[in-house]
Amino acid sequence: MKKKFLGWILFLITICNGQYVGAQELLTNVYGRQYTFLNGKWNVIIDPYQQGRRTSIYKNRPLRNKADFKEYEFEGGLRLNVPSDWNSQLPELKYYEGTVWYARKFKVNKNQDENLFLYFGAVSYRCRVYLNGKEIGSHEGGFTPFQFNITDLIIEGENFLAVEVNNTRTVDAIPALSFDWWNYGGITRDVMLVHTPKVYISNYFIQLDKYKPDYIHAILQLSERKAGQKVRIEIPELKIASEVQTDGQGIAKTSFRAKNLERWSPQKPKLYQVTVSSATDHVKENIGFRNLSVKGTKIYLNDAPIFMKGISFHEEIAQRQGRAFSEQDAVALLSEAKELGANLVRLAHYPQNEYIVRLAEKMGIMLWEEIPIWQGIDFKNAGTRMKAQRMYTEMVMRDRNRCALAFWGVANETAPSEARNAFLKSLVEHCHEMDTTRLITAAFDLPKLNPETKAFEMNDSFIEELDVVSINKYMGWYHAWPSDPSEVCWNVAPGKPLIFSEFGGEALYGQSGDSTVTSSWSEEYQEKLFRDNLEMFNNVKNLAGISPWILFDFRSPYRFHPTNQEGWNRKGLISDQGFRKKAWYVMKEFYNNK
Ligand code: GCB
Repeated sequence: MKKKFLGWILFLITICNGQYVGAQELLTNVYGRQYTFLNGKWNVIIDPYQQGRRTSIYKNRPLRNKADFKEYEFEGGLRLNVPSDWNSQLPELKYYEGTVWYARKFKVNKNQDENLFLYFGAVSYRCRVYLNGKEIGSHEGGFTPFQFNITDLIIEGENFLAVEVNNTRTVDAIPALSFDWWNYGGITRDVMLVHTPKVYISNYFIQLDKYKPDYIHAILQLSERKAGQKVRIEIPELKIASEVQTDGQGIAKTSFRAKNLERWSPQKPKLYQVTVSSATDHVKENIGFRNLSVKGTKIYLNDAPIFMKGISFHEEIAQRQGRAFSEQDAVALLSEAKELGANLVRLAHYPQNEYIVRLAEKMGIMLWEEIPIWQGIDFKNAGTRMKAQRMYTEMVMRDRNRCALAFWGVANETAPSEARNAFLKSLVEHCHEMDTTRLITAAFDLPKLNPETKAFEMNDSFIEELDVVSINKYMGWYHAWPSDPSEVCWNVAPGKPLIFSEFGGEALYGQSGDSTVTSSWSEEYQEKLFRDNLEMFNNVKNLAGISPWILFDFRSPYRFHPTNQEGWNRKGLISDQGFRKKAWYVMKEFYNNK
């Protein structure tokens, strides 16, 4: 009885917190530490009725005697690749939404002088993790990393790891019940064993001052929350070596001048090798430095206004009909963005894998990153708010050293209400606590034509919280043109920079038709639609950037048209087979001349 009561208390704490228990504060820069991958073929059991937990299949117990038997076995059954989604690996899992158990063994030689972390780049959407037959924690959210310190849980030699993954859509989740992309399930990013010394550098944040061109701020946290520990930050190329001591929380803060610093920009994405070390730990990575701010209706990068030449993509390789997860995938996606002439990628609509983020920075592409607060979110639910805050933390903590990150997006297409305002305001405040060097934005689909002023206007007080306001508006697709595009006026967020974060329309690659008929789904229609929108943008006084929707056709189960869509959103400038549509050339020319 007592046990049951305790179980309930734990359950209630979990629910009230709106999050699963167990996952711990993230290590900064796991790829810069000593690690081994647990990627590869994992054994799986598909569990649509969710019976595995009841029968404790994660214990993988051996048979005890002649009369014993079990109705499951991981070995010798189905196997799936990790990382990857399950939907693209087995035809019967294409539409699957439910539970799949993943399991594998791994060997360790225990080392008394180190900590061992089990790190997941992402698991979609929720999971429970079991090590050697015991639940060690859980996580919710399909696009952000999490980790467990397993130092005291591993055994010498062979260990058995099981992960119960579930991608059922629920009303309190983020995203919630419906969204315009494929609900891929699985262990979709790298799984790693990360080694650190006993006392280690748990996280650090090193960036240029928001305004000063040569002033770097650094903050480091050691795992031991004790004063007087020495830490060192070195940037050899700049002849910088700064030494500081921790406070009682194990935190060390410092700022220093960097003479002859060359700032990062899309034209010259300069990165410096930075080393952070303590008495016992030593971590290295490449970091870039730049100033980013807003003055009036302009966005400034370093000392000059910059126009955001954006493009979006989902974390998907269309030809494989599955999630992108590798460095090679990142090359494929970002090279096409670069080829288009983009200087900004909006990672739609969720944090994408770290390969993409790091490569974009090397290639000189700025990034907009957001968590999947995409329409239909249960803003009144305190648990959902907690989840959003945790996802935010995981995203910002993973990527705040990437100077390419220009925007944190707080929401996509939400309608004003008291509950929404409070929810999103709490996210903006939370974001400011972790990082003040990025611009905060949100995308709105609310602007309406005011028949009196003949301009599109928007009434949403939440924009006061934002540095930059973004608009998703599908003129010529979901919205008929009210007049000639050259006459359509915009008066949205007049004192702030405005980005058109989505515009476009669908075309089936290779289909020609009448450029004036929407339902032709033709490349000619899409091409004209792009020309018309670009014409309209001339009338937007506070225009600071545009980002068409979208670079590649992508899979979406609510795209029903039997011949033109077949389960694909066809707004891509590039088809599912990798061919450029006519509209691609219109955008390319526009970006070249801008
Ligand atoms: C939007 C959404 C995006 C959709 C797009 C569309 O406004 O933000 O996720 O995919 O429209 O194609 O309808």
